Amino acid sequence: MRALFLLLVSCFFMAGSNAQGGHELWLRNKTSVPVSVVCAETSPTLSIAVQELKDGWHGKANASVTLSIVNDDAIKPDGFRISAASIRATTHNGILYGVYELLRRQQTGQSITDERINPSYKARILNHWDNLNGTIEHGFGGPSIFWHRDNSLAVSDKDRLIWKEYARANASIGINGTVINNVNANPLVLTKDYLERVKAIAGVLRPYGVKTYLSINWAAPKTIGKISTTDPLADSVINWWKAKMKEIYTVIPDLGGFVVKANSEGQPGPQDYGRSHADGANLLADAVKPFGGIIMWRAFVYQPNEKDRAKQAYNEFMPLDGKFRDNVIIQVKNGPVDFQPREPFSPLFGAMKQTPVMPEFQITQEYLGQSIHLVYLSTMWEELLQSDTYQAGKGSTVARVTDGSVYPQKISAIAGVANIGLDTNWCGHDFAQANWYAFGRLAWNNRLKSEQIADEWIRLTFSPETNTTAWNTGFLAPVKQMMMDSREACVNYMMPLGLHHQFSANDHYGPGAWWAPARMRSDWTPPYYHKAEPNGVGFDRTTKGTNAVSQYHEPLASLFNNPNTCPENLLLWFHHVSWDFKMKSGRTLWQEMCYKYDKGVQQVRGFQKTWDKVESYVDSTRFRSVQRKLRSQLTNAILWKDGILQYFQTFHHQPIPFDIERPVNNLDEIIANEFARRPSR
Ligand code: BDP
Repeated sequence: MRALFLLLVSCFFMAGSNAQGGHELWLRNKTSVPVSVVCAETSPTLSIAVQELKDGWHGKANASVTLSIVNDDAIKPDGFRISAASIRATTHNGILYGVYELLRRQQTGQSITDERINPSYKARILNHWDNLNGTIEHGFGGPSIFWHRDNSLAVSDKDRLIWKEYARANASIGINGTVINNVNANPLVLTKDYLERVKAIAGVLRPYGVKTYLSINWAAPKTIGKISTTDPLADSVINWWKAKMKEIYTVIPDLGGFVVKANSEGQPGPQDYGRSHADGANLLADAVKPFGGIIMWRAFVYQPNEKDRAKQAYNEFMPLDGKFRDNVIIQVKNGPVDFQPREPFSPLFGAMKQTPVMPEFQITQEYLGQSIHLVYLSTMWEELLQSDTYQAGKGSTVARVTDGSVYPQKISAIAGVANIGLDTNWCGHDFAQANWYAFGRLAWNNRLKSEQIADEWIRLTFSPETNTTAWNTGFLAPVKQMMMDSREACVNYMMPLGLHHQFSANDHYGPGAWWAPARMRSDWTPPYYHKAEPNGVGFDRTTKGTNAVSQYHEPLASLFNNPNTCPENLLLWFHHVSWDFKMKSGRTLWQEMCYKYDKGVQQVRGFQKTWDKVESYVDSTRFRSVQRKLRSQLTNAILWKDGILQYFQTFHHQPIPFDIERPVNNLDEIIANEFARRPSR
């Protein structure tokens, strides 16, 4: 009898779970109870809001909900006031966000009291690194949803459908903007035929409150115009951009603006003419000003000739504070180098006082296991947002210095490099959807806790229609724990204790601490970052080294400068220490490093066990896909451990502590196969 009951229960779970390969994301709720919705005004956005309420209502049956536009200075443009039976906002978009908030609370069992809710940032933007030929730079979820492989620009019903689903998913978590082409931009996107397609995309996204933005290639006046220079101070260039912006905004009048990668990794920029980033940004800012656009100018700039790549963005931009127009915002990656599994926060957060700065996260897991590893990135982003910059004394967290709480800002924004493609489940890995979700939630509320976000996401993505205690303890709790531990596990098996950029070649998947081909720029090779030698390891960024510590406010500068007060998880970022350096655990640095790598591997083994145990709660498509990927993740974690530890042994010849599992891969074989490590998706 009991067995039959369990069988029935698990059949119910299977049926209640999504058997469609995860395409519906966190919006898979299908049931609702009747509700009547009162809304005095009409618009495409309000129609969506009303329909969503009717389709997803989980509140009191036959309740009546009122949606109203009000005058209330305390409610910001996308904000709203909700109660169990009403949503009030100053804009139609605000109503839509209120609807999604109300539904999420109902569907996840959270309470609904009378509350006013405003977003942390005005612009909450995805950056797609999508090329116009349909490929995606570091995209692991299939080809582009915006551009076709065959370069065709014709807009099909299938295109419109996917853009609509995409817009809805974004709106449901508060994302209100998207940059639809790669920061390594093809200037053709600014030409007539492409702009027609941009217009079509913008038209589908608009009712969901999602604004379209574009990436600009600095050399566009030369490549698509007939101008011989791109000097930002040349009249010909100024006039070309003015005319171009007029043309663009005639086609798409509410385009949000532009992101620019200039003088970075070979991209052209104003410095080619001896001009500054401010000269470049201001030229574009003036050209978009009449149309209300903004310029997001990226601070990801570095030259091969500098001794410490981590210092360059700060050195370039600090002297320009106050020199930018008021519709420019500087887009800064979370860490000073490049989206590594762990970096300290970029010192550009909390540095400038008159220039707004926006965080850029990487949702696509270029450096964190791509679409193979299960890594929940919310904890990493929370770590950044909650880092204290001390700009205006204690409590000047990155969240507060970027959202306008510390200094008033005309624009505030946050960006995430999207992990979205045409794969059925959008992101390649079912759990990578959680990173899209978490980005939206943190962009909306930068004080949220990753645990709450994970809780919501799991409930919305996996839960059967009726939550049971069995589901809560058997599925929700262990899966949440796995997600919460996953980023630290990745740090442990890839680059613990402040190590960074230890990847092989350009693939950025497997280990490559030894990778340094002749003639390769040294700052693109791992030895530049680890600086291992017989006596020690790590990058000396102290006052005796490159002095990168001085880019941080006190007390951080002193704290980071001293190996005994520097947080151990950043030790080798800031210090070159002996292999025998004493760690807080009493172990030597070498021993500690071995235990960290081993711990990471053990954690992945633990994730496998967790996942296998929850099989009865998940549809078989998603179960098997995640199970397969966890196996590949473990294989890769072991390679990291075996590769990096054996490579470092070649410097100091100390044994791996004897209670740790011995390597199962030979270093020479790992090195020989380094280009063939990423399993096919
Ligand atoms: C690096 C990526 C490269 C991007 C660059 C960027 O490897 O593909 O173009 O970041 O953010 O991490 O511009």
